[in-house]
Amino acid sequence: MYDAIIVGAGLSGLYALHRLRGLGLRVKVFEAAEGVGGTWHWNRYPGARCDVESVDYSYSFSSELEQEWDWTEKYAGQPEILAYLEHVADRFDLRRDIRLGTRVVAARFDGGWHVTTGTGERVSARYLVMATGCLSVPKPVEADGLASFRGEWHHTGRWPHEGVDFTGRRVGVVGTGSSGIQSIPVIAEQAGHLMVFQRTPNFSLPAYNGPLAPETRRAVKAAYGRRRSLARQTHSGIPAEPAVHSALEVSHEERLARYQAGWERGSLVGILGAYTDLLIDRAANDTAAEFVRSKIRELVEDPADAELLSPRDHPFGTKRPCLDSGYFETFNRDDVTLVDVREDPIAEITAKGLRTTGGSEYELDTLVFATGFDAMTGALTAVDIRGADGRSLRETWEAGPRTYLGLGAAGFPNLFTVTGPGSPSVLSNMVVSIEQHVDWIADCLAFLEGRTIEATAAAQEAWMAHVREVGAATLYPAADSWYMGANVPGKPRVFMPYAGGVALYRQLCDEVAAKGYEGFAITR
Ligand code: N01
Repeated sequence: MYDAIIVGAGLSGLYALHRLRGLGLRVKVFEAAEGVGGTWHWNRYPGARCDVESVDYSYSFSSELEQEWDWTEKYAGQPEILAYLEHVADRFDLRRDIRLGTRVVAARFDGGWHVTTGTGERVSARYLVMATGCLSVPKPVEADGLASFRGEWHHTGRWPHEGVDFTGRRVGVVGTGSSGIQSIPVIAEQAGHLMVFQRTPNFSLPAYNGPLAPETRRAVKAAYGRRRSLARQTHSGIPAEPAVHSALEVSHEERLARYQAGWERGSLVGILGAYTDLLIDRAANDTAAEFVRSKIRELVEDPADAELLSPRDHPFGTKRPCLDSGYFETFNRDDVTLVDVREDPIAEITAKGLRTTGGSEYELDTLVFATGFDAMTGALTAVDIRGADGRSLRETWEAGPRTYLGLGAAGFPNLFTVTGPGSPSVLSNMVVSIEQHVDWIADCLAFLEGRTIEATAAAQEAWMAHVREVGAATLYPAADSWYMGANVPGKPRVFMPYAGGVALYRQLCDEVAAKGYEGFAITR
């Protein structure tokens, strides 16, 4: 019997193992993949890189680690991020408590947690920490006929380790979210011809990625403490000075200059963080959205393509904007074609490629599905989790996830979710949110000394009402996004993350802890 079982060995699971072991607990991590790294193990598609600067998208818990690791780029690519996580696993001697290639399929609470793996093995622990990630269950391909396709196909979230050779091939990419937007320019470089099947255009900003100069690295390292602390005091977990003005209280010229500077900064918060009301006021948001659309018109030579690539169906920032390297410019290539599958949807995959409902046929050698994930809840409900009195998490969440602080759920004692629904998680720099959650969970376990903890139904109700209220005061619900569950057919339409920002959220979590874990029932 372990003290704690952690499911997942990505950014969350690795740090959770480190912290919990540091408390002297007996801990086991189960990881379905054959390697550590989570998201960065699976998402090996060409062009995959982070969208928060690497010096910030990295652990802060060890100043030695911070000082010894050198990021080579502003936004490191997937191989470098994975190498970092492998280094963390080695440096903190984590591997001896991680079982790779082992999927947890069920977990039942009965005083403690009894976990069943894919091979039928049963293991027990007092506490269960789900560190399964928010974007780890790829959405199944929705079009019929995939089995008949004679070419090669891949989902960006399950990319083969040996890579994919696109040389001379007719390649189709379905999906233009972050995964599509990052991979399309790189695939276009290699492919014979690339067809991009777009249903909804996305806002994307140039990353202005490049090598990190040694003096930049030195300067960051010299002031790392301050930088991390600034990140924790922000809304998004990305260090930046907070906006002070409404977009509507400054002149058109001043706004344009501010947006231009934000554009050139190559950061998610460059424009979105420029004014206080971009995510709460439609008129304010329109000013930023129109600025980005004007950039798309400058970058894309063909006016029809430029219009097709211009998002008009959702406010800027209500889907996570993408950071790209040459995305819009890719459509100026003769060997790249943009296909509107909103107007003429994909009807089926055929032996030779793809057919639309309007009867157009596209012959393809390789199909890439950059079609996203069953976000936030998918990895949690994929496990048959049954709490006290046999209640299933999947059924309990049928109308949408219900948690207290995104950390625990009523009816599921001793279960913790790292960056669960109802916490800022995906709206933030994930590493900042992960560290905050893992630290909170570790402190809680130290406090509990083996006692049982469970969110009360009343605290959960109140928290969900607060999450709803804060979400409803923003523009987020206006988008058909995966934040809303809108990308998965049949998934309830609920705004899942907490939009109050990481600074306020941390404060609320700390207050709960300081009051002896208020809102949780603690029993022997
Ligand atoms: O997935 P998405 P993603 N027919 O859901 C389209 C993070 N991330 O993997 O909008 C046709 O955003 C879908 O169209 P629509 C980041 O948080 C980060 O790209 O549903 N098209 C959309 O265009 C991101 O937000 C990075 O109409 C279909 C696309 O596929 C999150 O992960 C890199 C379709 C899916 O976009 C998810 O990003 C990558 C269908 N049946 C990911 N189904 C970084 O930069 C779906 N689509 C760190």
